[in-house]
This record gives sequence, structure tokens and C-alpha cells, in this order.
Amino acid sequence: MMAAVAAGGALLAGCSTSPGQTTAPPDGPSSVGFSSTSTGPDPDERGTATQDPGAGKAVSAGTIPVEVGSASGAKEFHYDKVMLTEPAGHKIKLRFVNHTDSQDEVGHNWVLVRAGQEGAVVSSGQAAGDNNDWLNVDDPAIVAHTQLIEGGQSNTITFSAPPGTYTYLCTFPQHYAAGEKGTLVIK
Ligand SMILES: [Cu+2]
Repeated sequence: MMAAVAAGGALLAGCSTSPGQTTAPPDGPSSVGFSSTSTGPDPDERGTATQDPGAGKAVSAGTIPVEVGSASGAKEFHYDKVMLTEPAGHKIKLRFVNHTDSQDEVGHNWVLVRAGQEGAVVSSGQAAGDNNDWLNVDDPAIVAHTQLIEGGQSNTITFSAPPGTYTYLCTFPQHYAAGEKGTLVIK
């Protein structure tokens, strides 16, 4: 996949995540089926989640850790997991960590999309642009998403979704094309 990064600096440029280290609100129960805590900027609370059929159910045991990059690998555009399977009927808690060197300012996010909508979500993210962290949170194909985080940051989200097969991907320009994607099966 190294050939995919030959496009060079464009992959590294343009990240706008602000460096604030605000304290995120407690990761308490959410009535909307989606919550987000982060070491980065305050999460926005715009409604990007599906309705929560599992409201009131406990978060399934354990938090899914998903990581990307390493301090020496600014050009590593791959999640450490490319296949996740979760039981239906439970809230899913996922902790996303960007391990790239914060000096490199390589932003990554973890965006869960309905199967077949990957290209559309990447396109709408491009259209949303740098000022919106390369994500159109109003895109109906988005099931859940983390924030765009830079190296050294993490973001934990809780969401629920109906049984099915989903794709998760990064909407930072060119990262999906470089292979930053995976599959989540809920069954
Ligand atoms: Cu990325």
C-alpha cells in the first residue's frame, strides 16, 4: 500500500483539528443512542445517530479499541482492526486512538456507514471541507462517528445500530482510498 501514499504532502496537509485539550463531559447514559468523549475539542452533539432501539440496555461488556498509526508512521493509514463483530441488541462502546506523532498533524476519524454508501460519505466529507473536519455529519448514510483527532488523541463513542454489515472508514482526504477502512458486522 505504500504506493498509495506517493501523492505526498496532500495527505498531511490541511488538518484543522484545534489543539485544545478541553475536558470532555462524563460519558453518561445517552438517550439518543450516541455519545462521544474525547481528549480533543468538545464533541458536537448534532444528531448523527440512528434512533436507539436498545435504549436502556447496558453497554456490552468491554470497549472495542481501534487504533491507527504509530509515532514513527505518519503515513500509516490503516486501522489496527479491519473486521469487527458485535452482538445485536447492545450498545457498542468504541475507543479510537490516533498514535501518529502530534507534530505530523495527521487527522483520522472512525466513521461508520451503511454498506454501499462508502463513496458517497467520503464525497460528502470532501464537500464539507477542512472547516468541518472533513465530515458532513448530516449525511444520512452515517451511522456513528468519532471526531477527527490528531496524533496523541483519543475519542470514545457509544452507539447502537440495527443488525447488518457496515463499513467504517476515515474521511480525511485520501485516507479511505489508501486503505483506512474496515467492516463491522452486527448480528
Ligand atoms: Cu485517516
